[in-house]
Amino acid sequence: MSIEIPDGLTELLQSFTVEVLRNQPEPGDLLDFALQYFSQLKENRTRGAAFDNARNSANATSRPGGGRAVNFAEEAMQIDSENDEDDEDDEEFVAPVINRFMRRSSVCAEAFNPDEEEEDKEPRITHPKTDEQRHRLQEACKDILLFKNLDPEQMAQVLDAMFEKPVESGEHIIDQDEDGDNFYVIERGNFDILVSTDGLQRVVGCYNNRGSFGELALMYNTPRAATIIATSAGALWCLDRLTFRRIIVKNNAKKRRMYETFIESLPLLTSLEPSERMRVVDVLSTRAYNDGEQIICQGDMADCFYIVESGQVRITIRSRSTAAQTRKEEVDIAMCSRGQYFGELSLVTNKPRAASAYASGSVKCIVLDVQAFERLLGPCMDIMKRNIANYEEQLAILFGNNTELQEQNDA
Ligand code: 1OR
Ligand code: 1OR
Repeated sequence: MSIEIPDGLTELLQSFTVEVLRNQPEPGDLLDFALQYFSQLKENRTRGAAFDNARNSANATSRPGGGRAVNFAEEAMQIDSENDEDDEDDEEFVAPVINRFMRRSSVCAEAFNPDEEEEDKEPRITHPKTDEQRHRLQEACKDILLFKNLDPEQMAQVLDAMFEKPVESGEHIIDQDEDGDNFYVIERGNFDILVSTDGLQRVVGCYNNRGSFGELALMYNTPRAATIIATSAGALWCLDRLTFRRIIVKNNAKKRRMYETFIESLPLLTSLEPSERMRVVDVLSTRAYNDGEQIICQGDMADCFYIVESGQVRITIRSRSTAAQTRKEEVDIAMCSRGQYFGELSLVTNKPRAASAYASGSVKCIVLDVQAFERLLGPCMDIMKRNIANYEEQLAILFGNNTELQEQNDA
C-alpha cells in the first residue's frame, strides 16, 4: 500500500514550523499558536484571493516573486521594519504574522546574530557638515575603539551619518531600561554613568571630555544598561541606530570570526562564559606599534587595557639612580608576548601608570577601554589580583623602595 502525501502538506507544515521557530511561542502556548496560525491562514486565503491579485500585481515590480507572501510581509515589516534578514524570510515563506505570540514586541528582544549580514538596502543617512564641523568630528572619533577596525569607506559613511547635539548640564542623554536610539561620541563635556540595581541608583563612572557610550543597546538589542547624565554643558556626535547596526554590527561579525580562537585561548579569560568572551571581541580594537614606540608612559592617567596579539612588549620602570640621585633611569622589568596582558594595574588601583611599555620589534595589541574592562572583566579579577601581588613582591626584591612606583605606593 502506498501512502500519498497530499499536495501542499509539506509546504504547509514547513511554513508553520518556520513561523514557530521565528516567534518562539512558549511550549504551553504551542497549540494556541497553531490554532491561531491555521485560522489566520485560512481566513487570509478565503478573503485574500480577490484583492491579492490586484495588490500583487502592484507589488510585483518592487518585490520579485512577491506573490502570496505580500499580504503577510507588510504586517511583518511594520513590526520589524529594521530587520533586513526577516524581510528576506518574508519573501520565501507564506506565513501569517501572529502578534500575540511575537517575542519581539519591541526591538529590544531581538536576538543578536553575530553572522548576520544585514543587506545594504536602506538609503544611506547623511547629515551635511561644514568643514569646521567635519574636522571636529574627525578629532572626536579618532580614538573611538569601535571605529578603529572600520575600513575607510565604512568610516566615511559613519562620519557622514553623524550629527551634532549640544547638551546642557543635567540633561539625561540616556535613561536605563529605555530602547536605544543613538550611539554617542563625546565632543566635549562631562557625563556621569549611573546604574540602578534593586531600586538604588549609583554613579559607577564618568566620561571627561572624551569617549563614547550607548553602543550596548544597539549591538545586542537590549534595553539601555545605564543612565548617562551630562554634568556640564557640552556637545555630542550622534550615530543613528540603523547606520550603527548596518556598519558596526556587521563589522563585528567579521571581528568575531577573526578573534574567536585567540580570545578562547587566553588564560586570563578562562573565568568568562563563551558569550562573555564574545562580548569582549565585540568591543575590542587593535593597535599596531613600530619597534621602540611607546605604548604606555609611566605616570600617565590610564584609560586602556592591552593584550599582546603579536610581538614583544618591554615593560620598564624609572628608578632613582643611587649613584646620581637626580638621574632617572629606565630599567627593564618584564617582557610580555602573545597572549599576555598589561596595563591592568592602574585600572584596578585607580592610580597613574606604574610602569612604561614599549614595542620591541613590531607589535600588535588588543585594546579594551576602561568601561569595557570594568564591565566585562570582573570575573577575571582574581587572576589579575594574584599577578598584582606578584608585582609588589618583585618590586620589593628588586628595588627595595628605590623606584618612583614605590614612592607612589608609599604615598
Ligand atoms: P547602552 O546602550 O546600554 C548606556 O546605554 C551606556 O552606558 C551603555 O550602552 C554603555 O555604553 C555605557 N555598564 C553598562 N553600561 C555602561 C557601563 C557599565 N559603563 C558605561 N556604560 N558599567 C560601568 C563600567 C565603568 C558596569 C556597571 C555595573
Ligand atoms: P599599569 O596600568 O600600571 C604599566 O601600566 C603596566 O606594566 C602595569 O599596569 C602592569 O600591567 C605592567 N610592576 C608594575 N607593573 C608591571 C610590572 C611590575 N610588570 C608588568 N607591569 N613588576 C614586574 C614584576 C615582574 C614589579 C616591578 C619590579
